[in-house]
Amino acid sequence: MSVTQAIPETTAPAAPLLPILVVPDPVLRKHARAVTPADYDEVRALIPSMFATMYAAPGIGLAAPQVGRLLRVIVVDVAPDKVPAPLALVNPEVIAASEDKCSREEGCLSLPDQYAEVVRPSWVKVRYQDENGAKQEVEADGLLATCLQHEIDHLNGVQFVDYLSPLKRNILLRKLAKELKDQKERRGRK
Ligand code: K1U
Ligand code: ZN
Repeated sequence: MSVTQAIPETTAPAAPLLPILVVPDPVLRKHARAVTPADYDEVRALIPSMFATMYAAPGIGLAAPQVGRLLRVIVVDVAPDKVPAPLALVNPEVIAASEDKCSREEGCLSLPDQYAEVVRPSWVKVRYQDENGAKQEVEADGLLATCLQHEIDHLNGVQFVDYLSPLKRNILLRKLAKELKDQKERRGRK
């Protein structure tokens, strides 16, 4: 007789962390494809690893292309320090947005330590599928609205720097390139 034993939460293997791609990796500029029913097994395995990678970074959102998977999957949790509110969205699309805009400082795990103010609709309604393929909708304002738009942009190869003036974008990208070069040199010396 075989007995299936539940693994206690404390000893359950953690989902593997995934390396996060950094600008100018060309994968970050590609369009991710829609998830089909045939992809769901892969997607259900990917989502826990995306959450683990996002929390470890730490971040409040992550899109599958940032971990090299060109599938339309994002995860968000804009209150990771308080009560966790993890949300995984498959094939998300903005189906309504307010005319009212707000400016908020954004960061990106693919542009480490770079921040800039970005203007976006202050409210959005997003249609998506959950990890079981069921259709869902979420309405968001505040940081969640910003984060959802930022992550959906990643699925279309768009980065927050694309909303900046060419001057601000170049300053930020040059600063990033210098910081990454310095970091590589420091690692080489060790
Ligand atoms: O997509 C990403 O690269 C994640 C990004 C999401 C995001 C941040 C801010 C505005 C819009 C979207 C990040 O999570 S950057 C890190 C960050 O903002 C953060 C990290 C820890 C605690 C709080 C915020
Ligand atoms: Zn980002």
